[in-house]
Amino acid sequence: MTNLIEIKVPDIGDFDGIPVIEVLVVVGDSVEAEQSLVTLESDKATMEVPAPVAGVIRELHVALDDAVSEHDIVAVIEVDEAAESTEPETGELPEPNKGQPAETASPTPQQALARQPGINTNRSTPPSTASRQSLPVPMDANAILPSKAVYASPAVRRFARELGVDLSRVTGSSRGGRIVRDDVTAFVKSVLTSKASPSSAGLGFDLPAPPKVNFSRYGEVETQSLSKIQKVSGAHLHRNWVSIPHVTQNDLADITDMEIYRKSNTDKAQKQGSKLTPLVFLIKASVAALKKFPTFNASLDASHENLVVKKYFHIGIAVDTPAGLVVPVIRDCDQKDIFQLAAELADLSQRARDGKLKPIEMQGGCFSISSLGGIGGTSFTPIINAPEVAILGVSRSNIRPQWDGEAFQPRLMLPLCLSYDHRVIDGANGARFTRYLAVCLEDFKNMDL
Ligand code: CAO
Repeated sequence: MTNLIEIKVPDIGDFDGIPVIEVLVVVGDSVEAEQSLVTLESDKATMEVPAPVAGVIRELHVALDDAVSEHDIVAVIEVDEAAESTEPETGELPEPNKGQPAETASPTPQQALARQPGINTNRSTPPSTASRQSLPVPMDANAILPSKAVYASPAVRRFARELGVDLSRVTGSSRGGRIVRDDVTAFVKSVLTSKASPSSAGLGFDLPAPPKVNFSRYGEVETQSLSKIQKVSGAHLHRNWVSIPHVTQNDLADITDMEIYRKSNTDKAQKQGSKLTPLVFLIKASVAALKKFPTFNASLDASHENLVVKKYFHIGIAVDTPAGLVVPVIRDCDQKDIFQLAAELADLSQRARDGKLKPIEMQGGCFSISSLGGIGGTSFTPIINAPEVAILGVSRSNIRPQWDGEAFQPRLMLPLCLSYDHRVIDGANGARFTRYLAVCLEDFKNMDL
């Protein structure tokens, strides 16, 4: 009696015509249960089809580069005769209390079959006729990997999983880049012995790759490439966001009086070809606050053990341009009045939008301001522009009732959102700095305008 089992492509979701990228056995090979037979790779996942039981490969129905779909036959296995000889002839499963206790008895191939849903192990077939069964292949969900093709047996995948190793980071030393147990062990050793430097790009994150989604499956789409500025600034923003411990302190400044003064001076600015917006007052208030709290006007040095405190006051201004965000720097803001600052801001932001800024004009900043007040919003979290250690976000001012001790008064309140690097600045100073900014704007006449 020969017991033949058809191994079919399992339910793999909504896929058809998946290429066979590896055939790991040939006819006549003896295989263990769970040994991989072939590897399939769709454009978003790689998976192996393992043998559900031990036996000998009698037929192979796929070849390299074939395309297969669910339920296609991959191979036919003849179940291990030796193991089978322990089976009762009736095909009934041995009772647990006969022989070994139920907990310790390892299943025979026939028992393994019987435990698969939809499999009938009753062998009433005459000995001369091969009984051919179709076995659903148990799939290991972790064998389906996004993005990068990883070739490793289920046992190696399990080993990697136990150690928390992301196999896409392991180099396989076996045939065709296949990852074996020793590769996983070597990878773990190399990670444990490598020293992370504080300034290294390796920030200790071991995140899975983001999923690759074919959005057109859900509706019409159009692909637009990111601008060069978006690609460059995106990389910097990402690094700053993940490498700097940000805290954002929010406060409100009463700018009612400042606004009256600003409006009374708009004509003067206009005559000089610029616009006197709240931003120039914020630049002046920032200089005053940086002078009072010098650690905000500083950067960590390369060793991350020293603070380099600057004695100059160059302020970066985030400018929204059609090509993306740029941050030109206004130099020596302590030495310029609000009209000079307004003129310089108008010039820099216009040239930023025309793509005409020189690289040097975007370098050397001590502290940045990102003003979204012209657009709206009540608060946001600006991302620190490293190597600076703080950035001021400004949202739109609006009239809010303020209690003056006797009654509510309508006051024009400006939302301030200060993000700071918590490695350099502690929370109390973050709050003090933001409050001081608000006080400077409230008592604007005391500032060196
Ligand atoms: N509250 C209320 N009104 C405000 C305001 C505030 N906080 N800030 C500006 N305004 C008003 C201005 O007074 C102006 O009003 P008028 O037209 O009536 O004079 C109007 O909003 C538009 O101001 P503006 O945006 O042209 O000028 P600005 O000096 O405030 O800002 C600039 C200049 C270049 C910073 C700005 O145009 C800009 O690009 N902002 C976007 C910055 C950005 O993208 N930040 C996000 C970075 S992180 O992704």
